[in-house]
Amino acid sequence: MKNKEIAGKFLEIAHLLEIKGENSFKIRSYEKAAETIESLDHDIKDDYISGNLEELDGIGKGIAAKISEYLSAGKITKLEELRKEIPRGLLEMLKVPGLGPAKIRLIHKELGIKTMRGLDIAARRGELAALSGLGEKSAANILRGLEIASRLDGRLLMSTAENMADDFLEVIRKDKSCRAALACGSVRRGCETVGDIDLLAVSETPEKIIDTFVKIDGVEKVTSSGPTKASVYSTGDVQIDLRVVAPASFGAAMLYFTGSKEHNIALRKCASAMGCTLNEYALSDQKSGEYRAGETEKDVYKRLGLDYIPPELRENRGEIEQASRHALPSLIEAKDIKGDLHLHSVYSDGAVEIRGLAARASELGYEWIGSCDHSMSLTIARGLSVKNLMKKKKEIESLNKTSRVRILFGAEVDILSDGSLDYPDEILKELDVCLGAVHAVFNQSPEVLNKRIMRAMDNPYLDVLAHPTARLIGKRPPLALDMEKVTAKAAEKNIILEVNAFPDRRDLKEEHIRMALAKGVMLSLGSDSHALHHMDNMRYGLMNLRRAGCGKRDVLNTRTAAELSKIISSRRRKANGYSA
Ligand code: DGT
Ligand code: CA
Ligand code: CA
Repeated sequence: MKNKEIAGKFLEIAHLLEIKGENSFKIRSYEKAAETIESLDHDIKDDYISGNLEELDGIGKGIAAKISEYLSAGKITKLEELRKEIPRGLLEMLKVPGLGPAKIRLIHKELGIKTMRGLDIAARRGELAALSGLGEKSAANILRGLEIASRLDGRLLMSTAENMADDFLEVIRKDKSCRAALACGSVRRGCETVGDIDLLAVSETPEKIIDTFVKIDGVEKVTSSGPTKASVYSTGDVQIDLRVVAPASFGAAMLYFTGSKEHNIALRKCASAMGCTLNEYALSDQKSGEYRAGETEKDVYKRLGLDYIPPELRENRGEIEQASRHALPSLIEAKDIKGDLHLHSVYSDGAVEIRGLAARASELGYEWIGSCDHSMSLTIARGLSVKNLMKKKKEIESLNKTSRVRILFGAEVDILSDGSLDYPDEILKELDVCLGAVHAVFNQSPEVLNKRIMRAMDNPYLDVLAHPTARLIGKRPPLALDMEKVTAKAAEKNIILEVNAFPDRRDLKEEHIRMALAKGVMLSLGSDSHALHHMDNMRYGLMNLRRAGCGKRDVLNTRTAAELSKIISSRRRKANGYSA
């Protein structure tokens, strides 16, 4: 029976016509035909043989002819023509949440993008935001849709999960009976990827909150719903769980649903050793059942004889023992950050002028920024020739006369396949800060690759090794670097290692940050922004730093511009001494 197959062909015609911008009646007629054929209780071939096709609901002369053509010749000429006319990738783009036919048409027409990959690259570079008729918000939505559509292993990038969680929380918080609501689970712990989203709300009337939740726009399916908890699927089959508790249990429930599971198990052992039980309702006496704590997390930790443990550290990796000795690290916080070291401008492949980046930085409360565009060999990212780099230097000098935010003249210089840097030393010398990074030739043997990076780190002008492993979460594996050696070399040469905050990079990852910290290597944070809204991504780098136990002093971005310059010039002096 070919009903389903034929229905699929008509749907495809409808989608292609939509992208083409045909009138909506025509599109609707193909969709209707597809629905009719799909829901037939008999083989459509019977109607074809008996000549009754046109008697079917919504099937006129034109469509009947196409069904006949398919059943006799195995093809539909109209569809073949449309497929030739409209690139296949555009059809795929329809699967991206937030991207409809009109936007696809615009993106194809204005930017010539034909494939999902091309779309992904353009979205990351901020080219979509610059399109008239789209804007920052739409562009951000498309990037998020792409992340949802391309997700691997069923897990979401943290940024995607957080945005989805925020959309739901906004509605839940508006409910008058809601006292508080937040995301717990891996989202609150700042993990790199998220399996499902766990929301927690406080209310004396939980049924009301549950009712609000299951009716939110964006809920595609309710899988379970009870008086205090519910579970739904949202866009792209993302699972969202909600639990509603009474105020007296808020802290205990936050602890329980934030996890990790391993941290919870260890905490319950602590409780048990004190003759108490700990669950999502409270910490209470094992024998009498008497309530000991539960309103806040701090109360529960305190009652257990522990200092407050920040969510990012709750992985049962020694944090409980540290908390009992008052020896937890004091973690770096967003407010400690004085600048963003890795920003692209219109000089290379960014969408924003340097002055625009500085203005946004000022709004974010920064004191300085590192303007770091790509170097000359990276032509696909419009890398700067020496001449344009010098032109940029002049512009920065002039902007700095009036700018509230100090603009550092930097570059993200390519580490070429042999480990040399993509500008001569006389030019590198001119930079306030030099980031070095791998952007091409990823397929070298581990031996050649490691030599390449070591050689780059021997260049006295390489101040920061940017996104050291070059991984893209879910898209590209990390370079096969010996990170013990890389971190040891960084320590020896006073090279700063970047924690790139772009949501799918988060490179260095936690484990490598710890390796660097243990050797006394300084870290830097950079958003790798190519559009204004990317500057808000610093938080994802911060999550890695906090999860790795970084304090304020470990991170270059907590220093003033003057301190930063001193650190850079001192490291270059020493490095030049070594190489002399
Ligand atoms: P995910 O969703 O895979 O990114 O990771 P989580 O940590 O969000 O895990 P999830 O959603 O399965 O559970 C959310 C929290 O609920 C988890 O971090 C701790 C708590 N939890 C879940 N299952 C158990 C359990 O069997 N025992 C305990 N003690 N806690 C659990
Ligand atoms: Ca979860
Ligand atoms: Ca869950």
